[in-house]
Amino acid sequence: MLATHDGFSQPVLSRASLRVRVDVRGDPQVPAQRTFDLVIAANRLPVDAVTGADGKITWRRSPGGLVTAMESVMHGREGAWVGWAGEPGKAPRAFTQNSMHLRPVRLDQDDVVDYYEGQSNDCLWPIYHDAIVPAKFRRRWRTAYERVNTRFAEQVAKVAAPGATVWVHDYQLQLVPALLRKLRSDVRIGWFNHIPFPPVELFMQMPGREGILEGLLGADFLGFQRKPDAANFLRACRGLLDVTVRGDVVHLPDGRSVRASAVPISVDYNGLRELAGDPAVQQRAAEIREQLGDPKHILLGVDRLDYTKGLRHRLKAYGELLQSGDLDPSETVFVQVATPSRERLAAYRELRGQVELEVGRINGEHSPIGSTALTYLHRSFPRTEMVALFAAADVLIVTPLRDGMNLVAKEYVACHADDGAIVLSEFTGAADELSRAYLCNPHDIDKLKQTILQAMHDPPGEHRRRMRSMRRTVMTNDVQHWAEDFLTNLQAAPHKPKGHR
Ligand code: ADQ
Repeated sequence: MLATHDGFSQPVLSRASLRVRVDVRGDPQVPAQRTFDLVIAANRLPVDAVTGADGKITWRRSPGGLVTAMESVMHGREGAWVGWAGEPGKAPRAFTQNSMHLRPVRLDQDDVVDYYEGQSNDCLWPIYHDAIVPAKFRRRWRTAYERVNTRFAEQVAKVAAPGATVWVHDYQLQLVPALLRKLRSDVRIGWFNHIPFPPVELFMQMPGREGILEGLLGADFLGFQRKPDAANFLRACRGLLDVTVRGDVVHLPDGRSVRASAVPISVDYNGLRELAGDPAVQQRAAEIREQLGDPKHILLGVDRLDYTKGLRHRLKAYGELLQSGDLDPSETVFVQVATPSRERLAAYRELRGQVELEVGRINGEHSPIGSTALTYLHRSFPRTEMVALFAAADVLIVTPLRDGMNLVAKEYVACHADDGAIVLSEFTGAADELSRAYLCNPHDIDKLKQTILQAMHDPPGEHRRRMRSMRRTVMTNDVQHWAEDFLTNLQAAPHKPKGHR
């Protein structure tokens, strides 16, 4: 099992072409002083280390959406990626994979605990997700966050060619834009937030909040998932800093200006469609149906096991539908894939306990002998298996309490022709674009139950109309479009190197 850029486990891709064997000491063909016109900085590198039986390290491409998106950006051009390799301690030397130059950043055990688990995932993550669980504030974590962000900025400064384009990703690296600008005012800096940006009332709770805004304003362009996220950022700047905000542009006292706008991320539509159309995958989808007892309805949930994803609300609704007899467990099966995530944090361990207790209760009370009302899979799967699951499912249930985008909903759309349906929380970024999904408020359990039943029982014609409309949206706005859109915005941003006022 592997860890993605977000740190959760992912399976190894089966495509042999994506596997390269690299000595952990690095590729001597990449001189440390070599520089690049395009540099990506993200918490994690796009590869995961796997130790073989012989003790040798093999690097394999992480299967996440970010990696796919960046591959399309990097196509035909050389670039560097700066990020953590996933293990605490000494960083491996720089190496090349699929013409991408990878520059590992060192994270010591203290950094993992304080910068990654602490400040990033126990402070910023809850604040940026409506404080679904209370955020924790520790001065030690903030110090570590500054320390690690400085290390990232220094690495990027070393590897960026004169006038390079630098694309910084996500909430773990919000100080990098300003730190990098101090070191290299010649480079063009963009930052993209994969998660929501909180309302100013919540953001204000955070000690060091001005520092985060100032850190981000070191960029030339800031991309967010939704318009309300960009608006929240602009409102925070207006309220907390001595700047002028006009429209979507922040004007700084030094004469620079920074634009903040929505550039919603998407999925590799063509790649997923091709995979879903593969006869082996279709065969596997039919097998899954059969293994589940050939039920009339297959409901599916696919989420990282995170308190933002609304798993408990979904299980409650499903349990009540079984209890009331609205759903018959001999006709309906619910498959919940819950990817292991951040298990060192108490809130995540607690959630896992609650979810597994509920799964046991539902199955204990409702499963017929020889089958289960709820199939719970707490592990990662290869991409092909995920696509087969999407293809097999009649209704996808996506109920986050807050989610930056939710790629799962878009993946399901790409994997289906005209059949299928999605129950989708209004609190996901995806709901803005997939307005023909069966939208729901996951906090309202009664309405959620009604929406699930409606999605299951609407006639095929209604499903077809809705799926067609959503498919057009995802096909037009795929991940390649997202990456191009972001870079076009970044290139168009006014850029003033030091001394050019
Ligand atoms: P995540 O919170 O991780 O991402 P999401 O957008 O749903 O959430 O992406 C999860 C990805 O992992 C999907 O591609 C899914 O297919 C895959 N996946 C999930 N479980 C899996 C399993 N068991 N095995 C294999 N693959 C699995 C963050 C933000 C989101 C935002 C994305 C991208 O929280 O809001 O959409 O970044 O910007």
